[in-house]
Amino acid sequence: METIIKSKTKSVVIGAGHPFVMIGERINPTGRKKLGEEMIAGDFSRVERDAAAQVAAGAHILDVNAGVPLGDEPEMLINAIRTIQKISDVPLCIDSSVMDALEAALGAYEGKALVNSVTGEDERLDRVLPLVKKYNAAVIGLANDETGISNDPEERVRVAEKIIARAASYGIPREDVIIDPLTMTVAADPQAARNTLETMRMIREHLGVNMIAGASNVSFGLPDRSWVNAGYLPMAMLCGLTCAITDPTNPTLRQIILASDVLMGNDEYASNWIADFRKRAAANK
Ligand code: THG
Repeated sequence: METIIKSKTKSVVIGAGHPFVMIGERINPTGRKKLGEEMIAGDFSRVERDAAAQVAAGAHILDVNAGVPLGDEPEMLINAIRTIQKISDVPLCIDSSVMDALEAALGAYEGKALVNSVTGEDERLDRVLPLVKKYNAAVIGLANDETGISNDPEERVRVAEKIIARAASYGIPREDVIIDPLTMTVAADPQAARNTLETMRMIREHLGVNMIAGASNVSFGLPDRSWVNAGYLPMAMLCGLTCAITDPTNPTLRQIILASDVLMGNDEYASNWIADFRKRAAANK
């Protein structure tokens, strides 16, 4: 199963057997007060710098979120997308739950976007999926519905199945649906990561679609979070995760991903690993 996300000039392939796709998480004002204030003031210089830094660190795709309380989200999202597409050719993942913002962003985006996201709620499915189809995008399906987030992996798989079936009814092929089995913090529930990992195994076995995770969620509330995130990623890759929203500018995270690709057989002859090593060695000279 291959999902292809595109900018005007670049295509990224997401799929088992391919190098793991790193989606840069940093263009997101949640938990970044300064970034949010600047976005509201119309200053997108930090967005530009953070986009460039993530791409330089190896991000294949960038997540773009402009959700600031009291901000004009459609306008800020369009501004962020235009700012990024001016300086970089990486494809984008448009992160919003506001319909007007999604529609505006898809209109402004050049390429085949990844829409982040739709849930299994009928009302959401029947609003978001027609947009995904209209703009020939791909979509992330979150494994929760009107009953909330289940702790039962089987229930999450059922929601995933429902999203894939509803997408098909709108003419969206299953390779254009990436399921998010929902990553929650282990600080609140010690079984949270296990439940998500088990969901991943079941989705891989029964549905075979690509899967995504907001990997940094797993460690909210803990100190020294990178190590926890870094432990989670290879476990999830082994369970079928094929891409993640993560921070490639964090060397711990980016190197655990590159190393896991070697170990998983996704990086033949370790050529990406070796190329990256040489690049780092040259930069340190
Ligand atoms: N699934 C999907 N989309 C998502 C998520 C998901 N989008 C948002 C989020 N979860 C993934 N993105 C982030 C981005 C940042 C952080 C966590 C998840 C994060 N930020 C630091 C903080 O809040 O402490 C701030 C970093 C800084 O100050 O520089 O942890 O699960 N589909």
